[in-house]
Amino acid sequence: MERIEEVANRLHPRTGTKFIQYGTAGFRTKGSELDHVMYRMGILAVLRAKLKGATIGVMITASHNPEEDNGIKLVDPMGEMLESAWEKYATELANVNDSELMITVKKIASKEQIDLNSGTSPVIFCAYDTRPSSIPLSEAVRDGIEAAGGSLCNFGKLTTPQLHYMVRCKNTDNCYGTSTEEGYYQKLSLAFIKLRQIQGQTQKYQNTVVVDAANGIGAEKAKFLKTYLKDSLNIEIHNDGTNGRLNYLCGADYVKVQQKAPNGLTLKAGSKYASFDGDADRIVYYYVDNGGTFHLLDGDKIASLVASYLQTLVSESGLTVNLGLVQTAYANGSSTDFITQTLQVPVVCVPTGVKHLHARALQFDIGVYFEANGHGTVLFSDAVTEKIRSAASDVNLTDKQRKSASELCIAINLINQTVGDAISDMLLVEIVLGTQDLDIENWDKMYTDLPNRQLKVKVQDRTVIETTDAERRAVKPAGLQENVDNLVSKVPNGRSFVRPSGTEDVVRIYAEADTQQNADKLAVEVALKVY
Ligand code: 16G
Ligand code: ZN
Repeated sequence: MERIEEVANRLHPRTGTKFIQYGTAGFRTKGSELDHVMYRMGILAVLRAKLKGATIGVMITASHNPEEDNGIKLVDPMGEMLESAWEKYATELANVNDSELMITVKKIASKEQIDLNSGTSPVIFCAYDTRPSSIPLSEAVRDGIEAAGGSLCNFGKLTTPQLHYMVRCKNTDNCYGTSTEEGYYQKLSLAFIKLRQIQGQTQKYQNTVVVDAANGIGAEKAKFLKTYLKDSLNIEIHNDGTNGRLNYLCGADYVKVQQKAPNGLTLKAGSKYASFDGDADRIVYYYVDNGGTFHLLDGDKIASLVASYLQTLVSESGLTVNLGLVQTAYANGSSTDFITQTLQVPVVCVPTGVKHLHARALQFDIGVYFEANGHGTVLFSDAVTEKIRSAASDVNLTDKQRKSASELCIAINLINQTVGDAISDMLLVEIVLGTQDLDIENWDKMYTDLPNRQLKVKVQDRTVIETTDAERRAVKPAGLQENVDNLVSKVPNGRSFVRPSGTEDVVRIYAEADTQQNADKLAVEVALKVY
């Protein structure tokens, strides 16, 4: 601990004065501005690990952002995102002068009653994506960890969800899985192959998926996975980083926002495509029909598919389970109608950001959560996991009930419950499509998305907009919501909302309506009210 300021001054000084905030996805900015932030987050990870008496994770990535950006997020003991209350410590520690570092560390320690001299040397798990700046930045994290008396376990390159998985495995004595990369592939592939084996013959379903890996870490990792899956799934990997730049004109975010195919893929009718984002925690699917029209199956479609699968298994197993789905205001209105009315699964809406969805999903026995952008997973409570396990071998149940319960048991192992995971989500989608014998076109027909449009506007100060009701209504500035309501009321199936971005200095506008023309018009009209 005594070395904290000396090492900071010598190796990782804070050179500028720019303020940086730990936001919805950690710190994120130009890689060149992050050295001192990394060092300090190494220190904070040790404090957190001391408090929790557990291994903490540090992931260095800027997800779908351009290659020159980078970022960092801390991972809590069960593989979840850093507890919100600590985000303000992260922000404070990142922004103080070097000469105030030690005093700030002591302040955090005293507030949280952490014994800085406890003598234990916590282990911090660290990994990074493929960005060139990631390796030097990971060295700054290492220096911070060591100056604070911890020791680093460096996994090198991993996807974000793989690091989350490692942390959970380690803190559950490997009950959740083995905390190695091999352990991850083995767990997922074993579950996948078992589920494939219990599927009936398929006619429509095709077990080939063409993947745009955003020129990111997902490419290398999906290649490893392939060797474990053998021929149970044929994954064709494109945009694997050998030619293109990370996230440039490709990847899940690009495809979702642009609603078009990524560079590097020529879409053919009859094939099934998926895009990962740069750190492989998001996935979207798409295809072109015979007429050449592009169709996107985003997080809402994935959520609907997964919910229908789980709902069927739960009801066939005869278990009483509180299954629910969590979305944000960006979820297409048609998906919400389909899930609540056709599937009869309750839906709740929460503010944007994985931590909000994850926290709400934990309140269900089985909580499915997805953002429309393709980030999501399924959470099973400990109690329901136990209930499903015992049902799988309960002689008082019918064969059918036992079979469905054991299928659910295997499905639990296919899902990365720590955070959204493009690889695990892809495997789950492929299992559901196989089980229901669907091709991508039939899956798409589950419901028809309402045409929608997203816009962003630069304003002088985005914080003048404040929202309520899971960001669906603006409470400030006065009069804005009335204007939005008035515009929406003139459009069939109209819906629109305005929210300040949590990651960029802009205000975002979402609009949906009966036709694309109306959705576009509504979005523009609402945008004009924001200026
Ligand atoms: C971050 C969030 C993502 C959210 C997005 C919204 C995490 C890990 N990521 O990328 O969930 O959809 O921000 O960005 O929480 P916005 O506030 O700029 O619209
Ligand atoms: Zn990501």
